[in-house]
Amino acid sequence: MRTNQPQTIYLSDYKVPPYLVDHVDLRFELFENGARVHSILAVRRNPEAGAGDIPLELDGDSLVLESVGLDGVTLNEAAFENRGDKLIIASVPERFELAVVTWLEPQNNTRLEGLYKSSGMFCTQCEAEGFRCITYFPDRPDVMSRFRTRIEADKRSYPVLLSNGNDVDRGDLDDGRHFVSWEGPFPKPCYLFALVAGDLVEKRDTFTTCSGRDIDLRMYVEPRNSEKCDHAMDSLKRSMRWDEEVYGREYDLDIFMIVAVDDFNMGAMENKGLNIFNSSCVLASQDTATDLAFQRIEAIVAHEYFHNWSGNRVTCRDWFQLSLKEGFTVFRDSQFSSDMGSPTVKRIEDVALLRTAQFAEDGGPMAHPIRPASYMEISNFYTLTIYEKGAEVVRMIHTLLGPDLFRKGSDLYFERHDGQAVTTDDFVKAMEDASGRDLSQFRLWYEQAGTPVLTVADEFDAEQGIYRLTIKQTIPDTPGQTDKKPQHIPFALGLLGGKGESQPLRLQAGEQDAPTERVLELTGETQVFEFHGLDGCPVPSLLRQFSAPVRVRYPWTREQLLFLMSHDPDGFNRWDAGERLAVDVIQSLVGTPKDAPVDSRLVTAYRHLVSDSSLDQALVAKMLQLPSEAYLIELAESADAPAIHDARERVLKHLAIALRDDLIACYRRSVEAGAYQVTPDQIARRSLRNTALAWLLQINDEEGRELALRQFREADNMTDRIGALRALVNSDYEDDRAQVLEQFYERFKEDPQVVEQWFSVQATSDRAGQLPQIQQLLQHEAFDWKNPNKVRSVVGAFAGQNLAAFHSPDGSGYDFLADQVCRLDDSNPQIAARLVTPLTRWKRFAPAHSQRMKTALERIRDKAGLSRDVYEVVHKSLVG
Ligand code: 7MF
Ligand code: ZN
Repeated sequence: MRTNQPQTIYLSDYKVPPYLVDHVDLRFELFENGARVHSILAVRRNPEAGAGDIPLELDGDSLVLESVGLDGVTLNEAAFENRGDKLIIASVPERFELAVVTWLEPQNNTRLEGLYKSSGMFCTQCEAEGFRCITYFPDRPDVMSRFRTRIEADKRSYPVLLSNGNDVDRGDLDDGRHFVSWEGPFPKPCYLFALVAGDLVEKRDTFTTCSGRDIDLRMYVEPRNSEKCDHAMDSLKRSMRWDEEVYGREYDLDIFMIVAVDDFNMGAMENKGLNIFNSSCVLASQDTATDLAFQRIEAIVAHEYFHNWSGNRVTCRDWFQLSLKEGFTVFRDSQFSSDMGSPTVKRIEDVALLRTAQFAEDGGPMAHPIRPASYMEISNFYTLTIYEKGAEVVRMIHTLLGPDLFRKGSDLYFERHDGQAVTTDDFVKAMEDASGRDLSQFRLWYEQAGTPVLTVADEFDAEQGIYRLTIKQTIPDTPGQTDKKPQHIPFALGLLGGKGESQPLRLQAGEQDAPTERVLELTGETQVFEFHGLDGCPVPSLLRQFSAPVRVRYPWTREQLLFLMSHDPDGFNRWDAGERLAVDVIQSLVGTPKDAPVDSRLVTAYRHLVSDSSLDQALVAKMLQLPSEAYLIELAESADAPAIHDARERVLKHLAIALRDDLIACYRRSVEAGAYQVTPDQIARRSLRNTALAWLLQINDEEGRELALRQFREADNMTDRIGALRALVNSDYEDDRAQVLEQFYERFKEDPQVVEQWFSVQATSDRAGQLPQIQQLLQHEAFDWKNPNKVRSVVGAFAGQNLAAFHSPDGSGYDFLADQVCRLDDSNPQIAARLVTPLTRWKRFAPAHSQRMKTALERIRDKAGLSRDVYEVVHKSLVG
């Protein structure tokens, strides 16, 4: 049984494991009505755990215990204590063999943790604490064992039987059953264990490593998906090559396997030698996947592959160190994506996610440092802070050390800790030792939560030609943390002269060959920097490339932002200036009358973007995206979501009317000749023409409507098809909307990944996604409460991205979400806990809203039998 007693786990209570398990021998008997797991553990006392009698305690969850044996002798019930979540044997020898048999019901496992069934196949998910749902075990990452796994199942229904490592034996059994045995040569924590059994097709390829070893690459998918594997396979090979070239990391086993599973709580999982993916994060074809999906798949395949070193060879000592593997691996996969496409665009995408969602988390009731000090339910800590802020922290080390010393540091880290379970501090220490730099103040990034605020002021002394920049840092209070110490912040800076020319940054008068960009290092609460030898007051280009995850406050004038938008040599900051300008314009219109004027300079700037085809089209495509509602809400003091939605829509319509002819021209110019390819240039063109369509349909433009309908009919790829669909769905052409939705569904209803996109186009639409329509989607034949992707594509999309409807003034959106969370809590608490997130931000909204959100949260809190997962989130957001 799962205990719902909320219990807090503290980092400060960490103790080394009293017993180690050197070897695990597993035998799975898989049946339709359940599975029997025979486990034989080679256990020994940990010499580091000190002397004295310590009972053996094994974790378990939802298990039926059939028998326990110690060194070949079956124990009677008096010899051990079975508390359900723990199996305790009071006294054991120094070294012994423990045999445990458990019985599970994978077919009834709706939590999708441990061993479960998904569309006819068996699969597992063990991170973080799912292995205890399979057998009794010390389920903690600092216990590392060599695994041998034998799987037995009916041969007709489950011809493919997979686990980690190499297949060492196989054969037929009685009654039409068969078995395969797998063995992994490297000790690993049990969270990396995996098993798959099903009727799957195999796609094979090979990769020759830098040392000349041939690796067997195998993908396993359901037969209907056999044509959707190429992109993932190519991405895998690119990732393997990149990790050799950039990090010197070679793959270490003879086989690497990828499996696609439809029902999966997360995106993917890096199980040793056997990565398991959510189907939506690995399967793609031109006809069914968007450009965004293609890019996401490449990044996720890379992420999971990179874990083989950053996570598997060197793993985490405990779950407080989660960012050790996740922050580093996200940093690695973002470097990879950057190298495979446009670095500026990749940076813009990462920063947009960080500033909207991670900053919101860091300023909310669940705020935590990237190395938390405590948690109740670890699955709630797979957060944007651990992943994205964690990656930013690694990125800052990279910026401070430079690429060569960073590489030296990562080499030392992998060499020093290969085969170990370590801490974030071990990572920082390796970086320090390899570079000779002192990162002691930098370590505060791991301990202090909250987004630092940098307040920048400047003055120009015309007489002396000195430009003076004063930077003050403050870190806001977060739950349980006040009075924070100043952090070590790399701050990249440039100064632009009157014509946009980069100025030399002379920190001393007369300095020769001064660079035009510098990374200033902020360490104190307030610091002043002086730049000498300037003939006029420059325009500062602050925090280039977003060199630190901080908020910058500087009194930009709209003139300065327009100037930076067109002149800053840093592409990221050109985009950032455009976003700041658009934010400023929209914010100034919130709550004003419908006919309040829109600053004509914004129109001029956007006209330039839409019509000048000599500009970098990938960057233009990004600059034309108005700031999202979620970002505008994050920036607001006391957010009135419907008013923000309204102001944003007014600006968009104003731009669309003013630029109508330019948009038509831009659309026609961006239409592709030639075959579909997922290249940065083509992605940019498709994005541009779909933005043009979306804007034209916002103003009911007849020609825009014709173009959208034609594109919908004739598209040879999903990006264009769904671009046209979305534009029409968000328009006032109600008959068209109904028709294209219907046609789309009829054509793709057999493809779950496409149906998920179809759901979310509707759920995020301010026209087609009002509450009664959302209720209807939940009744749709293709909706399935047991499938997390379907839940996310309707309920998650509505609450997270359809902000005007979700924040409807009568509170109906909040009540709806509370109902769905309560419903899901019984079947899949991990997904339920994630779904609550939008409600936890209640304090950030205008009083009429926040009261209703709070009431909805209280209703969830009072639900009988609430899971630990949802309890933690709801409780913290109500008291925080
Ligand atoms: C890229 O981190 C970035 C993040 C845990 C599950 C995958 O490899 C993972 C797993 C969660 C949230 C995000 C990601 C993952 C998980 C993820 C995937 C690809 N170890 Br939960
Ligand atoms: Zn990961």
